[in-house]
Amino acid sequence: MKDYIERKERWAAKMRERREVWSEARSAERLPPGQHLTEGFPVLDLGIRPRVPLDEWRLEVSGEVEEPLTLDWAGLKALPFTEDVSDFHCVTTWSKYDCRWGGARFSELVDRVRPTGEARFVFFTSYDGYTTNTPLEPLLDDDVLLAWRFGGKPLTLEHGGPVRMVVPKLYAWKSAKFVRKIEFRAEDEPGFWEKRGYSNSADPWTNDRFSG
Ligand SMILES: Nc1nc2c(c(=O)[nH]1)N[C@H]1C(S)=C(S)[C@@H](COP(=O)(O)O)O[C@H]1N2
Ligand SMILES: [Mo]
Repeated sequence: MKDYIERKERWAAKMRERREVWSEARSAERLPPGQHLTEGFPVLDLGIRPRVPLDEWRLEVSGEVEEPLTLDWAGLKALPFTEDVSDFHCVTTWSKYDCRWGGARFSELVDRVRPTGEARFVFFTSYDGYTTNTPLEPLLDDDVLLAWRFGGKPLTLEHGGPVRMVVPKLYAWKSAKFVRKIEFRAEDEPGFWEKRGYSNSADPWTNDRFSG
């Protein structure tokens, strides 16, 4: 796994130097530049698949919010359920169309914790130790979900169960699997891959894969 992380990190460093050959214009295609379609559903993780029993599962929501909140499984399931079909784009160049995710809109959570005027970023921490960060604003889209179902079935452990984030309009490393903690913040902080050469903004349609 250390090899895998170092390989991806070296790839990011190498690709960063070639950046000038990429087009900077934002693509209007459904398939983002440099991506290819996959029929299966690849699994990407750090080699750790934390098994969290549902009666021990908690999601802590804290930071720059008026009403910090710790959800247990029943509390999560009490949020309004929604299904959304979206495409998923991994920086390693596979894209999967028509993913049917089920769960709660992230905006429902935002309504409950009420971010303060200072909150501009969100930092995610997962049960496997993974972290990632995004600005708050793109998380308010209707397709951004806390998902516990996929394709009409409970989300499997390998895809981030019991609950993961889904942020379809950013590269998939921004969608934290096994999510444990969500912090609203005034300042940005790079997460696991963002510290290892991957783009902070991660927009698939501008080929925005690497930092620097
Ligand atoms: N907790 C956690 N979330 C994670 C990852 C991870 O290693 N740990 N990998 C990310 C990456 S790089 C991708 S491409 C997607 C993969 O999701 P999938 O395994 O369901 O395809 O999850 C993202 N979220
Ligand atoms: Mo990825």
